[in-house]
Amino acid sequence: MELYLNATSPYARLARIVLIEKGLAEAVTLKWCDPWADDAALLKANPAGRIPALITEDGTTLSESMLIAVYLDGVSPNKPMIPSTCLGDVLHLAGLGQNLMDAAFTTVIARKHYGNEIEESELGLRRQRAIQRILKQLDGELKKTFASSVNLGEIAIAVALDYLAFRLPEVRWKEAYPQLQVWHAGMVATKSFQQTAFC
Ligand SMILES: N[C@@H](CCC(=O)N[C@@H](CS)C(=O)NCC(=O)O)C(=O)O
Repeated sequence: MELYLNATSPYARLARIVLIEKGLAEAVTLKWCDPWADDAALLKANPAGRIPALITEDGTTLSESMLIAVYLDGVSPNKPMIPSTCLGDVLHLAGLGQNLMDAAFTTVIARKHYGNEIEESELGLRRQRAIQRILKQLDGELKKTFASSVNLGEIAIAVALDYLAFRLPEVRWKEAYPQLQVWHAGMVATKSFQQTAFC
């Protein structure tokens, strides 16, 4: 398999963490690329020009981090990422994580292209409110201590929180939500998170 990625995409990181957790890291060649530079090989794999993109063993190309995660979960029986016993709970968390990722990533890209003042626009303010509401909800929900069997929902949330700390430190979510910070610290201490740290 081949995975198109870069070192700062939260979506690509999610796919890579799932690969590692599933024990599939050796089965994949990492194709580092710049999605913003219209990389020709990436465009062939994903006409949308976005990472992550996965080329499977049989040459099928997959886009969208969550779909890639679902595929990888099906490829190997190791460590089920979306256990059927708690399907709703895991997908609920995965959705919150992806929404947080989307709000944070869109903020970063909007600022890059239009300047920080874009955050005062209606859409910018909506994104900020969404980030705050999601953080509050996560703080209320993620009270349990970190379990040994990580799932897709937890991965999505921990990646999104880490991205927020990496790209939008002024949100200062760790100070506002110390309990969430403890949960996040447990997640990012694991091998798959350490090996894929944003840089
Ligand atoms: N919903 C997609 C989002 C992917 C995405 O936006 N990736 C960014 C990098 S973080 C990208 O490749 N952007 C390039 C572009 O939009 O042209 C997913 O979950 O995979």
